[in-house]
This record gives sequence, C-alpha cells and structure tokens, in this order.
Amino acid sequence: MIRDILDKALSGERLDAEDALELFRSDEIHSIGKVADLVSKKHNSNRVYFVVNRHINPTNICVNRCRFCAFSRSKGDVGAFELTIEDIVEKIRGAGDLKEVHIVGGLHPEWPFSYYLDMLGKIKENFPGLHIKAFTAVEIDYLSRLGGLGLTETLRVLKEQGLDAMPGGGAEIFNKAVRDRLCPEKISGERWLEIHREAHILGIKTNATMLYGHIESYEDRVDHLLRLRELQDQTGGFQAFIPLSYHPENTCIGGRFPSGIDDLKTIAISRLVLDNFRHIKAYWIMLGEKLSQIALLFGADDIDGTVIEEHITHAAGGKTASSMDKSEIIDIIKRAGKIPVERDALYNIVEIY
Ligand code: V47
Ligand code: SF4
Repeated sequence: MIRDILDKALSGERLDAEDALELFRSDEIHSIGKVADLVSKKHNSNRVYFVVNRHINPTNICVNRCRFCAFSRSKGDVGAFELTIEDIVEKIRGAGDLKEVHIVGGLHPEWPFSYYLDMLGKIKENFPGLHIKAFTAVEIDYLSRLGGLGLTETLRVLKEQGLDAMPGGGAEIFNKAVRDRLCPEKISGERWLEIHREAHILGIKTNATMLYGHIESYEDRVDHLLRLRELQDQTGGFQAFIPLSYHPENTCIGGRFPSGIDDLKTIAISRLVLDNFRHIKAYWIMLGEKLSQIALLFGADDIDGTVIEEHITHAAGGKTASSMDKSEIIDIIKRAGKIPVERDALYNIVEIY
C-alpha cells in the first residue's frame, strides 16, 4: 500500500527497492508529493536554495558522441566550438558578481591536460573568491588518461589548481544494458561511482544526477538511486541530487519528453529514497520555470541559479530562457511559499531573503 510506504518515509524509516518501485508505479502523485514536501522540511525547513552562477562549456567537441546528446559535435562539424581560456575569463568577467561558475564540456580529442590546469589557474587568479564547480566524472576520467596521472593524483592536482566542487553529470543510468545503448563510449556506472568516491575522500564535494525518461525502466531508476544512497552512506560527500528530465530533440535515440507528472514524481521519489542527501535540485532549465516552482512543493529545495548561458538542454529542444535574474528566482521561490536562500557552490549561505 502506498500509504504504508509514505508512513514509513515520514517516520524516518529507510525505503527499500520494492517501496521505491511501488511509488514509481503509483499514480498518487499528490500524496507522494505532499510527503516528499514534509520530508524536505525535515532536511531544510522551508528554505529553497539558489546560486548566482554562470555555466560555461569550453567545447562541444566530444569523442564520446552519446546517443542522447544533441550538444556534442565531432571536430570539423558545423556548429563545433572551442573556447580559449581568455574567452572563458571574459565570459566570467561579463557576468557580474557570481558566486559559482559551472564548467562542463565535451572530451576534446586534442587539448592537453595543461589546458584544464591553466583554465582553473587563470580563473582563480582573476576571480579569487569565485567557486569553481567543474568537470563531470566522465571528464575527470579522460583528464587522468590525458595527463597520464592516476585518478587520485589527477583530482589532487585539479583541487590544488582551484577546483572547489564537481557537478553531477555523466551518471545517466548506471545499469550496463541501458548504458550500452545510450552511451557505449562513456565510462561505466561503476567507474562514475569510483571517481565520486575518490573525490569525496579528497574532500571535494560533488553532486549526482540521473537522466530519466528515455529507454530506462523504473527498476533502472530505483537501482540508480540505491547505488547513490549506498555511496553517500559511505562518504557523505554528495551535496545535491538532480534528476535530469530527458530532452529528445536532435538526438540519435529520439523519443518523447517525460510528462510533467513523471517529472514531479521523480523529484518526490528521489527526496523520499535519498534520505541521506541534504538537497534535491529542481533544475529549472530542464523542468521549465513553472514546473520547477511546483517541484518546490514536491520535495525539491534547490532550483539551481541564474545560469546565463546554456547549450546542452537547448540543443535537445529546451524551451526555457537560458538565463534568469536573481530577482525572478527569488520571486518564484517566494510565490511557492518558501524562503529563498542564496548560497555559494558549497551551500554556504550568502543571504536569506
Ligand atoms: O551529463 C545530455 C545531460 C548533463 C541531454 O551538478 C541531457 O549542479 C537531458 O549534469 N536531455 C549535464 N539531459 C548537465 C548536468 C548538470 C546540470 C545542472 C546542474 C548540475 C549540477 C549538473 O546533461 C549530462 C547529461 O547527463 N544531458 N543530453 C538531453 N538530451
Ligand atoms: Fe560528450 Fe557529455 Fe555529450 Fe556524452 S553527454 S557526447 S560525454 S558532451
């Protein structure tokens, strides 16, 4: 019974795989969402976090060419781009008083490891107080091969150069059969988890994501969530979980957008299953401004940030703007009956509104 599972979650008892699966199969999104909201309040009272940030993609040239990715290009393709480090510094300079820069990109076939070290160094030199949240586990694995350093050493050197935190991308769906169809060239789910474990051991906080709504089953989603929960039990190094709503346009695998109901249900169930994650993020770029506002009543306590420039979602049919003013974000949160809290990349509080 759904009621029993929700009572279990409310009393703080951990949900198991069967419970999570039953929630995904259920249509009772109102009750699931209500309980997720109550559980969210236990973690964060009535607060909703946001960050004044800017996204930067140094390049969309990528050797992996995942089947769900409309953003990537091969070298020489129309629309392929490469930013210089000066371009990146200028983009940050033009963005005003940022608290975080979020940097992810393709796996470039020719750039040396030193490009990435110089990028971090130049950003820190020009903007000493700015947090750098950069490089998915997929990029970290690639950089460790590029630099010929082991995983630990690669992460250590990047941290020394200014890496403050890592984003949660590249997780997709851990199940190998799904991954083989979605992104056969990408690192395995096990390797993604290993890289985040190592980052946590070195004191680098990270996020986690799950790309849902394509070819995966509910069982795959549950397996994905439980593997994240298990690692979080061991390290405590994850800050936020972000369900990523699949965008199908211009991709190899095609398909449909997940329904709004699936989006809300996935946010709410994530809140209930990931009892050891402090934050669940409703990424407004992928959910849309209005649905992400409703997600704040379905267990989400973070809405990401100002973003400014976005390519990954928009290449695949994203319909939102690429940028949202801080005042708009505050308004969305307030009109959901929540308290807007501006944070930095490490969830230190900047201001409560
Ligand atoms: O790794 C690619 C996903 C990710 C599509 O950690 C797609 O704070 C939907 O991880 N439809 C990058 N998703 C974005 C990401 C992220 C975004 C915002 C905040 C944070 C954070 C992380 O986007 C990729 C991939 O999983 N993606 N193509 C698509 N067609
Ligand atoms: Fe490359 Fe990332 Fe796109 Fe895959 S999802 S093709 S790794 S940019």
